[in-house]
Amino acid sequence: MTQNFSIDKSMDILVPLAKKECIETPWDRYEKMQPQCGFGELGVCCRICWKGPCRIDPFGKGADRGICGATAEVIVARNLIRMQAAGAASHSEHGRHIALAMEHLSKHGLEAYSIKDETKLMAVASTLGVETEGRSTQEIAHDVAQTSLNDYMNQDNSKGCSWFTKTLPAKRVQKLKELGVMPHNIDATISNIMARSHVGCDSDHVNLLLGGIRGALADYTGMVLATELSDIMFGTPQPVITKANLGVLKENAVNIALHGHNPLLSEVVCDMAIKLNEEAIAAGATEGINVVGVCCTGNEVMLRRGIPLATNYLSQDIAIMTGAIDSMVVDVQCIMPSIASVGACFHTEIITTMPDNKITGTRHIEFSEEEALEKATEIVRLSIEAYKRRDPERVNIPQVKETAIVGFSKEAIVSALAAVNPEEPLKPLIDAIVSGDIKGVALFAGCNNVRVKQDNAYMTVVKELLAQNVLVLATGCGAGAFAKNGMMTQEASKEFCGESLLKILTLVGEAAGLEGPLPPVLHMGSCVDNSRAALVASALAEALDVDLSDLPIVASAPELMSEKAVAIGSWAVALGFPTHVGVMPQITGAPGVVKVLTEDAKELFGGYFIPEEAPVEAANKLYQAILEKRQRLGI
Ligand code: MSK
Repeated sequence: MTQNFSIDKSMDILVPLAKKECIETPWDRYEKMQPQCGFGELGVCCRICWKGPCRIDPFGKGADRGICGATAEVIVARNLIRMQAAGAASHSEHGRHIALAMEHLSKHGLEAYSIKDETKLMAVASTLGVETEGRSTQEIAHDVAQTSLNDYMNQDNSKGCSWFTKTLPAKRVQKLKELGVMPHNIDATISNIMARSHVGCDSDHVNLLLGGIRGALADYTGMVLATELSDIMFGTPQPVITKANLGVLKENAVNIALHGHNPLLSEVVCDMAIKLNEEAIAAGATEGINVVGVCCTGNEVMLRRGIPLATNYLSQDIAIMTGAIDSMVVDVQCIMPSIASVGACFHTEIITTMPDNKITGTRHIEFSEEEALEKATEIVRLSIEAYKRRDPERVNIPQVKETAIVGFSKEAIVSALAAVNPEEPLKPLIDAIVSGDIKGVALFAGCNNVRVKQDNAYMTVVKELLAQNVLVLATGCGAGAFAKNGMMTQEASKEFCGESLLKILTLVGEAAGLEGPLPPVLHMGSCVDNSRAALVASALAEALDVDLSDLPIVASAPELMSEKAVAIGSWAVALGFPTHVGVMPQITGAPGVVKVLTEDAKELFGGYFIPEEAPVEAANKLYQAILEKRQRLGI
């Protein structure tokens, strides 16, 4: 039966077990939710004021306006841009947290943290125009943090955010400025979306959508600073070989699952798990402490430390059904509240850590940078105590795991290419794109969604594109899907890549010392790390002196669900990339909005949305978009 829900083999074992033990899965809850509201699916339900809720009759027989007179176009556009604002707020809160921590570290020191990558600090300082000559690491880090925080404070809207204007090609920045969608201040841009979508404000769907695009570009700004500052504090990912899927749990170890997004928490828990390993062994866990990752925190620690990934978004609560997770430690975003009820059926400690992200029925240990070591120690010791309560009779670890070569930051990709051409590292990639050995680049991002068989759309679309010699980058739970399902091995390159793509992956892999090809899917990190792909694209555009929209680059989110994914997809479009969404967006009740996003956007930005639920057809449309870009470039 699981076959209908997921292609993850671990689910074949755990979903029937959940049924037997009467524990609800996301798919059970989805079933109970049927039929879902048709007005909501079309986006034509308005709950913005208390005269409502209002809803527009999609068949044209009932109300064609809300009580205030808002049309379907206005209602749908307002709903959509509020999603973009929430996505931008989530990423930029994450970025602000890291920037504040770096500022604090540089001014007063923080016992648990340091500047781990000084080379990256210098590179970022140079990008942002921060003076480095004759200055200490602390002074430079302080100014980098301050410049980042200023992107949340600048009130001069003729001046774009620093991270926006200084990391994207000048041509694209100019174009977006002319279109009036350049963010000058992350917070103000998000606030503006909330204000203009209040009842009785902006009632022009095109104007609303442009406001949403500006919000999405603020999302990019928050993401890029979050990623780059995290690299400075925790290290820039380099290729590492690890494992993925629930078989990474160990029967004879204290298993700590780190879940959420922000490395400020997870990095310190990893450090303390190493320090307290002997305590776990003394408690009877002969294999000590085994830290594993879930969702994007999983991606963060996987890339920087080689920590194995247990699972991605949709199977987070089912992972607890293994009976072998002693604690699930969470911070922010994409944490299903259901982990509390599933955890309560086992010995598992569910530990929330952030003051603004609590879950009823779980233990809360409030984390702060100042007390990071003490709090992480408490978390690890609680996990050891939980292990002592574990019932061995209820342990069911699916023996499913795949090797995954991960850690392809922009720096790692450039350094692998430099092994082929040290003088001009990007040249091998540019030459391959120009010659057609690599037809184009596809960035896979996004989540899982019960509306789509788990991981299946990712796997189907990617295999089609690899066979057409498209280079694939991945982030977030999409990258998790590829890691769990064996798409990050050298064998997979041989099995799925077209001949010329395999030739290039082998050339670069061997030059970089891998004895064979790079994996077919290059794992760039968590969802916030989609900015890494934008930086690679920007470097290519600048090397070729073209705009981002000229490049044969596409994006795909085959199983998206979150507001963050909506924001990411929107900035991908604004940067000029045709962007596939595999779940029908809640906008189809407004044909005018659909037209702006799928057709008019192409004229404005060069990028546009491709909604397509059928994976093979989606791959075909993405490939055609790549060919069209190639043709325009004359290659
Ligand atoms: S965690 S936003 S489910 S990628 Fe980044 Fe995964 Fe999507 Fe959350």
